Amino acid sequence: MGAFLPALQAQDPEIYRAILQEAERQNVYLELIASENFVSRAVLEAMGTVLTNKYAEGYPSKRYYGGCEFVDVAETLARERARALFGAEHANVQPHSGAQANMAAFMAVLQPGDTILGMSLSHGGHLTHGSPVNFSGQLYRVVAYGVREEDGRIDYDAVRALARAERPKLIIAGASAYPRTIDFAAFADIAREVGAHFLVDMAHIAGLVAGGAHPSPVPHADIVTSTAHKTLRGPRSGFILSRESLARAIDKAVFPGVQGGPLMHIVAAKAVAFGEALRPEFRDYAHQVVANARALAETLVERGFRLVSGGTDNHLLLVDLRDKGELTGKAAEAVLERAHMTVNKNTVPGETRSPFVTSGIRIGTAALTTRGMREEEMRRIGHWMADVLDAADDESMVRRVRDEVIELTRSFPLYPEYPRP
Ligand code: DSN
Repeated sequence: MGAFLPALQAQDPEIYRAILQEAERQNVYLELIASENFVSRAVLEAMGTVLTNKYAEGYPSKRYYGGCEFVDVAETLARERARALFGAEHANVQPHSGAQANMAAFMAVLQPGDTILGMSLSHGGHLTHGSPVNFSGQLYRVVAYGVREEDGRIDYDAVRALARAERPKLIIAGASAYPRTIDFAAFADIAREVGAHFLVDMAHIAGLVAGGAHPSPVPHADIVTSTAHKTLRGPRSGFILSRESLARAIDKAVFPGVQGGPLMHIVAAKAVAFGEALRPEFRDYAHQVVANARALAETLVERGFRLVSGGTDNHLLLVDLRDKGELTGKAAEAVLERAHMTVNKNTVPGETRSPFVTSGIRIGTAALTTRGMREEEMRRIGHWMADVLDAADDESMVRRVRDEVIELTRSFPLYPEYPRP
């Protein structure tokens, strides 16, 4: 093999080594964080290009800088592909992240002090949906809905009652830790009744929506925000879809409202990822993500673990550890990590421990599905997780599982072009 990243290796061996070590970590661990994935080589290549050099404030054909004809090609393709992929009237592909997509979307339809109704972070929502430590909780008056404690599901009647009482200007659906299908039509009906705009943050499920494995929010919502890098498997970044009537307001809110120059190498990589998601094989991937989550959920339930809502309809599951004695989310995350399975601790509905400790873990199947794993591997992984969590103090068990995990990862090589560090 020829030299790999030769200029970087020669000039900055410390960074070069960290990159190789991270590639090896991704290779020999089972990546089960529900918001992560592995991008294709084509997406990686687009990110590492000279497009990073170009300033392009504005939009295609309406820029504040000269020399934008080729980045215009990239952005136009990204916009067109996003619209085609999701059947949207308008797409803005410039947000650097999901948080900035949400900030711009809020600015497009709200004034500071307006009331927003979003899902509580501790029930599976997101920081930017009104958490007091985030701009969304500081600029707006926040009313939060949650899930029913008995079954872990959104109670649409309770959302309607809150909306009627509080008259929000914006209702937000979408979550970062909700394992069930979201009924976008029900939310849209509530928003219509109270005269609110309706926004869906589909970041977690965007790949499932693109692949037909989750109903689309696009026909129901005024605005749909998303990241590109979770189930959708694109570069780390955000984008916004909207009705044509809101297009101008959204574009103005992104630039000059909350951002300056777009990251054109990332915009190009988004175009590549949207192009991949338009291919028929992406549908197989999206459905396999869900089938894998189900297989993993069934195995964990068989092994005596309690799942919030009892199971999953999408790419993630939330394990409620409250009947496991002293085992906290933090301890579970740590012991699984020692066995080379990466998950994150997560609050569960009705949580009593701090967000740094928690009583649950969140597990997602998108990254391992990209790696080629299917139900059979999910069942093995479910048993390994149970073995380790049931014997968290047993180091020989952790070592036994770790060795088996590493052996499995060798059968699903990831980024083989990266040399071992
Ligand atoms: N940090 C992301 C997640 O893990 O769900 C949300 O922004």
